[in-house]
Amino acid sequence: MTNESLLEKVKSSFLKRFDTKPVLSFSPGRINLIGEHTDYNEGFVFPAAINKGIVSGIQKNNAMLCSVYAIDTNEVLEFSLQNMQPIKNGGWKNYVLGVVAEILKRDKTIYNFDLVFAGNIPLGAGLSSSAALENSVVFGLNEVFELGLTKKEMIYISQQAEHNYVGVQCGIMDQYASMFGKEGNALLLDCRNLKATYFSVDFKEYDIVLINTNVKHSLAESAYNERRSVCEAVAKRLEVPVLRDATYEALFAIKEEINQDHYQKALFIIQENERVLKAAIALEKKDYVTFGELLFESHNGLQNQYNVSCTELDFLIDQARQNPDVLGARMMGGGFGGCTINIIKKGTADVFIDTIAPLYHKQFNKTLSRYDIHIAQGTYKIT
Ligand code: GAF
Repeated sequence: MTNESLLEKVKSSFLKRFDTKPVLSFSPGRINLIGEHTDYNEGFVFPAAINKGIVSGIQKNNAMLCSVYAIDTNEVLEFSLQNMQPIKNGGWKNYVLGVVAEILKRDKTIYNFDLVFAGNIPLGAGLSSSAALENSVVFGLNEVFELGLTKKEMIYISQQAEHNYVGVQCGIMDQYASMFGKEGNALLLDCRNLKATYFSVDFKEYDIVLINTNVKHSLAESAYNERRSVCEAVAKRLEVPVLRDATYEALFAIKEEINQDHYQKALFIIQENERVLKAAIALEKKDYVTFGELLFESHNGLQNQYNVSCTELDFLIDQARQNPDVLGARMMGGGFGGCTINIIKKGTADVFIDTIAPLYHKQFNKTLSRYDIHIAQGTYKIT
């Protein structure tokens, strides 16, 4: 579905349900070129907003409750601002409730409102539909109630919503990319001070193609939180605030004293931070071969050290490694399913996917999906 038809859908649904016009906004999903699980270690990431996202329409109401309608699932959520709490297995509802609760925590005044939203980000694909939803809600409420929040305050609200209402102790990458993305640019983001350097992304005779495994393994969320705890434990052992501050020397020095699995995970974070910086230099120099190699190395670490990949993702990366038209590929996002990102020679993706799809189906009894994304602007009001 195109973004134009999404917009029309939200507009007409809002008018039909609430008989008025809403304030409309668009928040995109994101890709990440490289730098996985580094954000919550205050390290470096290299994401970009994409041309798939969520359109939301919000308006004040005179009713006794807030009312939210999710067009895609045809579900309704009604709640009172005076009595807010997370819903067990609430799915998208907790993203909305969480954002509202975080706004209220900051002593901002909002009144009852109606919200309708729809999206075209494939769910569970590692493209951050959750951050897009959070950002679109906080952005829309900020407009409607003139809260005066800055974009940085908004992304922290989105992140805290996820921590406190969804239970995922996520970093800031997804919310940042979805809010601050820029057409045609990836953001080299330093997650310590939230300073971003924008890099124009053009791989010349290569394209970015995403291949979705169409799997999302259960326990992905608890595994994510566990990874974060391991990083925090090793940082504590090293007596540094976060693994961003850890050095190879310090980590080697305690190697024999700590759990080897923890050692590998901490080592991965130090290496991945280094890879992001090397990737930025490679991109600047238009050295796409080195850039691609760094992607493969990143996957190797995510698979064997950080243990957040899965057999379906590894299968796709093994196939990519064997294909001379693919400069680099890796799993993308939190892991345990979702998409791989591939830097592949223009015009060759069809053949690549047509070749591997039957093998993939034979081995996993699943189909693959392909997305050709466009790097686009971050969250904005639709006027
Ligand atoms: C998920 C999280 F939400 C991000 O903060 C980030 O940690 C990512 O996984 C892994 O890099 O998308």
